[in-house]
Amino acid sequence: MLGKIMKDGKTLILAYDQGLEHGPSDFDEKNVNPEYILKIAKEGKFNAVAFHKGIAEKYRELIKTPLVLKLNGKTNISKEDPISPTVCSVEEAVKLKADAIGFTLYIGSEYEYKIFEEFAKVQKEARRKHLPIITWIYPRGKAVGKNEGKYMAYAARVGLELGADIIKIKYNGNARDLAWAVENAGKAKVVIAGGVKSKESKLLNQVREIMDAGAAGMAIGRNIWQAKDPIGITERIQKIIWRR
Ligand code: FBP
Repeated sequence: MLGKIMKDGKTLILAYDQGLEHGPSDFDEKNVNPEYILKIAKEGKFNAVAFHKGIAEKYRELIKTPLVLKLNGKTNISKEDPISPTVCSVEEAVKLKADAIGFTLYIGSEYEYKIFEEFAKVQKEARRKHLPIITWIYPRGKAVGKNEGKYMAYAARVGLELGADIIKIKYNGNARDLAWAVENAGKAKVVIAGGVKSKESKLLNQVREIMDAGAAGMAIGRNIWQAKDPIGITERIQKIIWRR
Protein backbone atom coordinates (compact mmCIF):
# COMPACT_ATOMS: atom_id res chain seq x y z
CA MET A 1 0.00 0.00 0.00
CA LEU A 2 2.88 2.35 0.72
CA GLY A 3 4.55 1.62 -2.62
CA LYS A 4 3.47 4.88 -4.23
CA ILE A 5 4.77 7.12 -1.46
CA MET A 6 7.88 5.24 -0.31
CA LYS A 7 10.96 3.95 -2.06
CA ASP A 8 12.98 1.15 -0.44
CA GLY A 9 11.08 1.75 2.80
CA LYS A 10 12.01 5.44 2.90
CA THR A 11 10.30 8.64 1.94
CA LEU A 12 10.61 12.40 1.52
CA ILE A 13 7.26 14.19 1.60
CA LEU A 14 6.78 17.89 0.81
CA ALA A 15 4.36 19.40 3.33
CA TYR A 16 2.29 22.38 2.22
CA ASP A 17 -0.60 22.56 4.67
CA GLN A 18 0.90 25.57 6.47
CA GLY A 19 -1.40 28.05 4.70
CA LEU A 20 -4.22 26.73 6.85
CA GLU A 21 -2.21 25.72 9.92
CA HIS A 22 -0.10 28.90 10.23
CA GLY A 23 -1.52 31.37 7.73
CA PRO A 24 0.27 33.57 5.18
CA SER A 25 3.04 34.57 7.61
CA ASP A 26 5.02 31.53 6.38
CA PHE A 27 4.87 32.71 2.76
CA ASP A 28 6.66 35.10 0.43
CA GLU A 29 5.80 36.20 -3.13
CA LYS A 30 7.04 32.92 -4.60
CA ASN A 31 5.96 30.18 -2.22
CA VAL A 32 2.49 31.63 -1.67
CA ASN A 33 1.69 30.15 -5.08
CA PRO A 34 0.88 26.41 -5.01
CA GLU A 35 2.25 26.13 -8.56
CA TYR A 36 5.73 26.97 -7.21
CA ILE A 37 5.39 24.12 -4.69
CA LEU A 38 4.21 21.70 -7.38
CA LYS A 39 7.24 22.57 -9.48
CA ILE A 40 9.55 21.84 -6.53
CA ALA A 41 7.70 18.59 -5.81
CA LYS A 42 8.10 17.42 -9.39
CA GLU A 43 11.64 18.61 -10.09
CA GLY A 44 12.81 17.49 -6.64
CA LYS A 45 11.27 14.05 -7.19
CA PHE A 46 9.48 14.11 -3.86
CA ASN A 47 7.74 10.86 -2.92
CA ALA A 48 4.57 12.81 -2.14
CA VAL A 49 3.14 16.26 -1.57
CA ALA A 50 0.69 17.00 1.27
CA PHE A 51 -2.19 19.41 0.61
CA HIS A 52 -5.55 20.28 2.04
CA LYS A 53 -8.48 19.64 -0.26
CA GLY A 54 -8.93 23.17 -1.63
CA ILE A 55 -5.49 23.22 -3.22
CA ALA A 56 -5.88 19.62 -4.41
CA GLU A 57 -9.16 20.56 -6.15
CA LYS A 58 -7.94 23.76 -7.79
CA TYR A 59 -4.57 22.44 -8.92
CA ARG A 60 -5.40 18.76 -9.52
CA GLU A 61 -4.31 18.67 -13.15
CA LEU A 62 -0.90 20.16 -12.23
CA ILE A 63 -0.19 17.62 -9.49
CA LYS A 64 2.39 15.22 -10.92
CA THR A 65 3.57 13.90 -7.56
CA PRO A 66 1.74 11.32 -5.38
CA LEU A 67 -0.80 13.18 -3.25
CA VAL A 68 -1.30 13.00 0.51
CA LEU A 69 -4.62 14.67 1.24
CA LYS A 70 -5.00 16.16 4.72
CA LEU A 71 -8.48 15.41 5.99
CA ASN A 72 -8.47 17.70 9.01
CA GLY A 73 -7.07 21.11 9.77
CA LYS A 74 -7.28 24.23 11.91
CA THR A 75 -5.81 27.72 12.16
CA ASN A 76 -3.33 28.70 14.88
CA ILE A 77 -5.41 31.66 16.09
CA SER A 78 -7.05 30.09 19.14
CA LYS A 79 -4.73 29.48 22.08
CA GLU A 80 -7.11 26.96 23.69
CA ASP A 81 -6.35 23.21 23.73
CA PRO A 82 -6.28 22.20 20.07
CA ILE A 83 -8.71 20.15 18.04
CA SER A 84 -8.48 19.83 14.29
CA PRO A 85 -11.90 19.20 12.75
CA THR A 86 -12.39 16.88 9.82
CA VAL A 87 -12.83 19.07 6.73
CA CYS A 88 -12.64 16.42 4.01
CA SER A 89 -13.84 12.84 3.69
CA VAL A 90 -12.04 9.72 2.52
CA GLU A 91 -14.54 9.57 -0.32
CA GLU A 92 -13.48 13.03 -1.49
CA ALA A 93 -9.85 11.96 -1.16
CA VAL A 94 -10.54 9.05 -3.51
CA LYS A 95 -12.25 11.42 -5.99
CA LEU A 96 -9.22 13.69 -5.85
CA LYS A 97 -7.04 10.67 -6.65
CA ALA A 98 -5.16 10.87 -3.38
CA ASP A 99 -2.49 8.23 -2.83
CA ALA A 100 -2.71 8.51 0.97
CA ILE A 101 -4.66 10.44 3.55
CA GLY A 102 -3.21 12.65 6.29
CA PHE A 103 -4.72 13.35 9.69
CA THR A 104 -3.44 15.41 12.65
CA LEU A 105 -3.93 14.16 16.22
CA TYR A 106 -3.15 16.36 19.20
CA ILE A 107 -2.48 13.94 22.02
CA GLY A 108 -2.88 15.35 25.53
CA SER A 109 -5.39 17.97 24.36
CA GLU A 110 -8.60 18.11 26.36
CA TYR A 111 -10.31 17.22 23.07
CA GLU A 112 -8.24 14.09 22.57
CA TYR A 113 -11.31 11.84 22.92
CA LYS A 114 -13.06 13.68 20.05
CA ILE A 115 -9.95 13.64 17.91
CA PHE A 116 -9.61 9.87 18.44
CA GLU A 117 -13.29 9.32 17.57
CA GLU A 118 -12.93 11.30 14.36
CA PHE A 119 -9.73 9.53 13.45
CA ALA A 120 -11.27 6.09 14.10
CA LYS A 121 -13.97 6.83 11.49
CA VAL A 122 -11.47 8.10 8.95
CA GLN A 123 -9.04 5.23 9.59
CA LYS A 124 -11.78 2.64 9.04
CA GLU A 125 -12.92 4.28 5.82
CA ALA A 126 -9.36 4.65 4.51
CA ARG A 127 -8.77 0.94 5.10
CA ARG A 128 -11.94 0.16 3.14
CA LYS A 129 -10.61 2.23 0.22
CA HIS A 130 -7.09 0.81 0.54
CA LEU A 131 -5.55 4.23 1.14
CA PRO A 132 -2.45 4.47 3.35
CA ILE A 133 -2.84 6.58 6.49
CA ILE A 134 -0.31 9.19 7.59
CA THR A 135 -0.82 10.73 11.02
CA TRP A 136 0.74 13.95 12.22
CA ILE A 137 0.89 13.29 16.00
CA TYR A 138 1.72 16.26 18.16
CA PRO A 139 1.45 16.34 21.98
CA ARG A 140 -0.27 19.68 22.69
CA GLY A 141 -2.43 21.55 25.16
CA LYS A 142 -2.38 22.66 28.79
CA ALA A 143 -1.56 19.17 30.14
CA VAL A 144 1.46 18.98 27.84
CA GLY A 145 2.69 22.56 28.25
CA LYS A 146 6.34 22.79 27.27
CA ASN A 147 6.85 19.00 27.55
CA GLU A 148 6.10 18.17 23.92
CA GLY A 149 9.52 16.51 23.49
CA LYS A 150 9.00 14.23 26.50
CA TYR A 151 6.09 12.56 24.72
CA MET A 152 7.83 11.85 21.41
CA ALA A 153 7.87 8.04 21.86
CA TYR A 154 4.33 8.14 23.21
CA ALA A 155 3.23 9.96 20.05
CA ALA A 156 4.84 7.25 17.91
CA ARG A 157 3.16 4.51 19.93
CA VAL A 158 -0.25 6.18 19.66
CA GLY A 159 0.16 6.08 15.88
CA LEU A 160 0.80 2.34 15.96
CA GLU A 161 -2.05 1.67 18.38
CA LEU A 162 -4.59 3.70 16.41
CA GLY A 163 -3.74 2.24 13.03
CA ALA A 164 -1.43 4.64 11.18
CA ASP A 165 0.92 3.42 8.46
CA ILE A 166 3.27 6.40 8.64
CA ILE A 167 3.58 8.48 11.80
CA LYS A 168 4.87 12.01 11.52
CA ILE A 169 6.31 13.38 14.74
CA LYS A 170 8.53 16.30 15.77
CA TYR A 171 12.10 15.41 16.70
CA ASN A 172 13.01 16.46 20.25
CA GLY A 173 16.73 16.59 19.41
CA ASN A 174 17.70 13.46 21.35
CA ALA A 175 18.74 10.58 19.07
CA ARG A 176 18.26 7.88 21.75
CA ASP A 177 14.73 9.09 22.40
CA LEU A 178 14.06 8.93 18.68
CA ALA A 179 15.39 5.37 18.39
CA TRP A 180 13.00 4.45 21.21
CA ALA A 181 10.15 6.23 19.42
CA VAL A 182 10.91 4.25 16.25
CA GLU A 183 10.85 1.00 18.24
CA ASN A 184 7.52 2.02 19.72
CA ALA A 185 6.09 2.56 16.26
CA GLY A 186 6.64 -1.15 15.50
CA LYS A 187 5.82 -1.92 11.88
CA ALA A 188 4.52 1.61 11.28
CA LYS A 189 7.05 4.00 9.75
CA VAL A 190 8.23 7.17 11.49
CA VAL A 191 8.89 10.39 9.59
CA ILE A 192 10.01 13.69 11.06
CA ALA A 193 8.65 17.21 10.55
CA GLY A 194 11.04 19.92 9.41
CA GLY A 195 10.14 22.82 11.70
CA VAL A 196 11.02 26.46 11.18
CA LYS A 197 13.64 27.25 8.56
CA SER A 198 17.10 26.60 9.97
CA LYS A 199 20.71 26.82 8.75
CA GLU A 200 21.33 24.21 6.07
CA SER A 201 24.26 22.54 7.90
CA LYS A 202 22.14 22.22 11.05
CA LEU A 203 19.25 20.72 9.10
CA LEU A 204 21.46 18.20 7.28
CA ASN A 205 23.10 17.09 10.54
CA GLN A 206 19.64 16.60 11.96
CA VAL A 207 18.57 14.50 8.97
CA ARG A 208 21.67 12.29 9.47
CA GLU A 209 20.82 11.85 13.15
CA ILE A 210 17.18 11.09 12.34
CA MET A 211 18.05 8.45 9.76
CA ASP A 212 20.68 6.86 12.04
CA ALA A 213 17.99 6.56 14.71
CA GLY A 214 15.91 4.44 12.33
CA ALA A 215 13.37 6.92 10.98
CA ALA A 216 12.01 6.35 7.46
CA GLY A 217 12.49 9.92 6.26
CA MET A 218 10.98 13.37 6.54
CA ALA A 219 7.75 15.20 5.82
CA ILE A 220 9.13 18.69 5.51
CA GLY A 221 7.87 22.05 4.32
CA ARG A 222 9.37 25.40 5.21
CA ASN A 223 12.99 24.23 5.10
CA ILE A 224 12.43 23.37 1.45
CA TRP A 225 10.09 25.93 -0.04
CA GLN A 226 11.52 28.85 1.96
CA ALA A 227 15.04 27.93 0.80
CA LYS A 228 16.85 29.98 -1.88
CA ASP A 229 17.67 26.75 -3.73
CA PRO A 230 14.88 24.27 -2.91
CA ILE A 231 16.07 21.59 -5.35
CA GLY A 232 19.68 21.74 -4.09
CA ILE A 233 18.67 21.23 -0.46
CA THR A 234 16.22 18.51 -1.49
CA GLU A 235 18.96 16.57 -3.27
CA ARG A 236 21.28 16.88 -0.29
CA ILE A 237 18.55 15.54 2.01
CA GLN A 238 17.79 12.68 -0.40
CA LYS A 239 21.47 11.69 -0.45
CA ILE A 240 21.33 11.25 3.31
CA ILE A 241 17.98 9.46 3.39
CA TRP A 242 18.92 6.97 0.68
CA ARG A 243 22.63 6.96 1.64
CA ARG A 244 23.75 7.56 -1.95
P1 FBP B 1 7.37 22.20 8.44
O1 FBP B 1 8.39 21.24 7.88
O2 FBP B 1 7.25 23.43 7.64
O3 FBP B 1 7.59 22.42 9.90
O4 FBP B 1 5.97 21.46 8.28
C1 FBP B 1 5.66 20.35 9.09
C2 FBP B 1 4.28 20.49 9.69
O5 FBP B 1 3.89 19.29 10.34
C3 FBP B 1 3.22 20.90 8.69
O6 FBP B 1 2.77 19.80 7.95
C4 FBP B 1 2.21 21.56 9.56
O7 FBP B 1 1.48 22.53 8.92
C5 FBP B 1 3.04 22.22 10.60
O8 FBP B 1 4.27 21.51 10.67
C6 FBP B 1 2.38 22.23 11.95
O9 FBP B 1 3.29 22.70 12.89
P2 FBP B 1 2.83 23.32 14.27
O10 FBP B 1 1.65 22.52 14.76
O11 FBP B 1 4.03 23.18 15.15
O12 FBP B 1 2.47 24.73 14.01
